[in-house]
Formats: sequence, C-alpha cells, structure tokens
Amino acid sequence: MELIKVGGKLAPFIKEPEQFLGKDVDFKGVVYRIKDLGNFSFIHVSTAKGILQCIVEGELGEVKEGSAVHIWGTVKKAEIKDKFITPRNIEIQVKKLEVLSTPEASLPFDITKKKLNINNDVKFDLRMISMRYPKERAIFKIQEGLVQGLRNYFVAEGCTEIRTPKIVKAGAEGGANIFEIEYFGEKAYLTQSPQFYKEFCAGVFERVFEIAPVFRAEKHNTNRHLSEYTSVDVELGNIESFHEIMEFEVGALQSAFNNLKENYQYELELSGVELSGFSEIPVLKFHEVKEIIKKEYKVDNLKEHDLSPFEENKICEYVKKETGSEFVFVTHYPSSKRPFYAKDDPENSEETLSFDLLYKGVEITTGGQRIHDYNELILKMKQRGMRPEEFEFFSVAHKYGLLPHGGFGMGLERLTQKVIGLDNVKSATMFPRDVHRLTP
Ligand code: AMO
Repeated sequence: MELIKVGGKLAPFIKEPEQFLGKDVDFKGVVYRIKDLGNFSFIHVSTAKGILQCIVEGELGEVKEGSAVHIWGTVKKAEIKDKFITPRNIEIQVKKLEVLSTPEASLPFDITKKKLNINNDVKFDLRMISMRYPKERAIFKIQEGLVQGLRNYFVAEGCTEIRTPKIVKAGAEGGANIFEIEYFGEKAYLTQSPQFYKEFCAGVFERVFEIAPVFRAEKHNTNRHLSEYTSVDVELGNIESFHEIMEFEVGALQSAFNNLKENYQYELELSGVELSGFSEIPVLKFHEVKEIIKKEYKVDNLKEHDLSPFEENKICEYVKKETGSEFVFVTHYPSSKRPFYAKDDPENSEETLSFDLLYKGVEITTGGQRIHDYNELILKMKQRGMRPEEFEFFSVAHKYGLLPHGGFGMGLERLTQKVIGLDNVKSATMFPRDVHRLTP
C-alpha cells in the first residue's frame, strides 16, 4: 500500500530567494519574458512568489515565452531596475535548463509591456491570461493582503469566523435587487447579506465575522456594482453604542493597511500605490452632510433620504480638503432608508443608530446598531407593513433574548478598487459578474 506523506512545501529558494546568495539552486516556473541579447539572454521566470531574472549564456534552444521550465543555476547579486521583477537584488546564472512543456499558441496580447493594451471586455473575457500580467496579478495580491490584515484583526479581537447559508428563504436588505431561484419546487433566494445569521451568531459567540460572497441582482451597469461580491461582515455583541463598531472598523482597516505596507511592497509599488496612514476617521451626521453639500456645492437635496453618488463623492472631497482624511463616517441615516433590523435613535425615531463609511468618494461599508428587543422588532416590522410571521425564523432569536449588538458589512472589491485607485469595481474582481457577464 502506498503511503502519502506530508508535502506541498514551497521550495525554500522560492520562499526566500535572497537567503540563497552564492548558492546553487534549482526551481521550476513559467517563462514570462525572453530578452535575447545575442551572446546571452535574460529569461524572466514566473514563480509562486514573483518573477525572477535568470541569465543564460549562449544558445537558448527550444525555450519560448510560456514554456514551463526547470532551471539549475547559481544565485548572484544584482541591481535590477525593472519593477516587474522581484526580488531585484539577485539573479540566477543558469547552468542547465530543461523545458517541461511548450505552449500550443502564443498569447493573444502582450503581457510584458509597461501597459496592457486591451479593453475591459477582453481583459475579463480572457481573465485567466490577463491576470498573468504583473500589474493585474498585483491587484489580487493586494486584495489578499487586505483580507489577511482584516482577518488578523478580527481574530485578535476575539471574533469567531462563521459560515452562513447562501441559499435563503428571505432577503435581509429589502429592495428589488434579489436573485430568485427555484429550490426543489419552492421559491428561494441567493443571499444579499449574512445579516440575519451573523446576528444569530453574535447571540452565541458574541463576536463574529464572515468573509464570503453575497448576491445582488443589479440591473444597471455601473462602475460600483457587481452582481456577486465579497462581503466582509462583522457582528459584535455586548455593545453600548454603535460608536464601538466604528472604532472596531478603524482598527480593522489600520491592520489591513499595515499588512499591505509590511508584506506587499512589491505589489504596492507596481500599482503605484502610496498608502497614507491614519489613526482616526472624521464623523459627520447625515443631515450635516446634506447641509455641507448645499452650502459648498450649491446642490439642495435636503429632502432626499439617501446620499447620491455625487454627494458621496463631494463630501469625501470636502473632508479631504478640511482634514486630510480619505475616509469619512456618515452617521444617523434616516430610518426610512435603512432595513427594518436597524435600531432607531431613541432621541429621534426618524433616524437610525447607523453609519456608512465613505472612502475616496464611494461608500465601502454600511453598519450600525440593531434592534435586539423582540417587541421593538415586531413593532417596527408592523409599522413598515411587513408580516412578522414571515420573519419568525429571525425574530425567534430576539424572542429568547439577544445582547445589544451591531456590526458592519464592507464590500471587499470596493475597498480594493479604492486602495489601488482603479476606475471600476469590476477591475478589482477576479471573475466579475454583472448583467452581461456570466463567464469565465
Ligand atoms: P449594504 O447593502 O449597504 O449593507 O452593503 C454593504 C456594503 O457592500 C458593498 N456593496 C456592493 N459592492 C459591490 N457591488 C454591489 N452591488 C454592492 N452592494 C453593496 C458596499 C456596501 O457598503 N447588512 C448590511 C451591512 C450591515 O449593516 O452589517 C448590508 O449588506 O461596499
């Protein structure tokens, strides 16, 4: 009987190439680019960690761009300027090169130039290829770094990571943007948010988080909407005020940014991102935002119960100018525009104890305190013309007692988009889904 032993280890050289200076190594990778300079050639080889520079003296043989290769060579000191290469202080003097596989065709577009010269449709249609372009790959490494930093914070703050169903009986967020599916002869939906479930779990574990896909049937093509996105959800029990949720989010974002600065320098540089640090985020009330927009930008939307994309953009511009902050919390959204589970302000029932976090002109988070009292929840549902019996599966948690709690949901792709400064949220999505796109 064959026995499978522990494996899957990344070659130590690929893990920490700089540690191998002066040593002989061997590794495998895919040839990203060949620069034939006559007597010798540069072969840039893509590996799990990045693109390494190798030097081959004399004839190259059958190796091509796109070939998988096994390379034996000596690690030498180097000073490489090309930002696509990492690390740039070493290179490999090749002693032997074996071609393991040869591509059937050459790539449909050039992934070795400074700029990837294709439009978004081609970029998304051929995502598996366009992501081989170092700057595209960097977007998703940065996204990984953000998630890692967030998760580190959540775990350090005592949150339990949860998994909740994506096929559900009722939507949490209201509105028409819900996907209906047929579920064994019954009507069901793709979840818009893990809202109900994270509240249940806060009643058990007190502090929880989930990073998972959610679905919104967005019928319009915009640069901020996806039909499927990754929701970073947090729910905290035992809170005294929704300010604690905002403080928690500041800490989580700091952790995400610090992780990028510490571990993703190559990708940040490739993307031209300079992350500014922050230790606090300014807060404005919803009605204050409306008044500022009227005064500063001469747009009178005081009666509207939500912020338009124009207003989100302008208030960020204003806060940046006044305080230097790229973030702003907007609190006390009108009750009429918030879902039924949001807790109204006891001092003014027309407003909720809720917030949005805006970043570089766009909303990246919604959060707030929730109703934890059973009678208050039933009353709010009735006031809204909802049928409480349809939401009994939710209110049962309240019936048997819940801690005062609250949380937030953050759109990971919007955060990634804004950190990097991409013009469309789809560009921060590996395989975006929108009204026209279901493949790849
Ligand atoms: P909300 O519906 O505001 O709140 O969503 C939270 C955050 O998710 C992101 N987002 C989207 N990103 C891409 N495409 C979309 N179509 C899209 N829709 C929303 C935004 C938004 O701020 N349950 C609440 C959260 C909570 O209160 O805990 C909720 O889902 O960044």
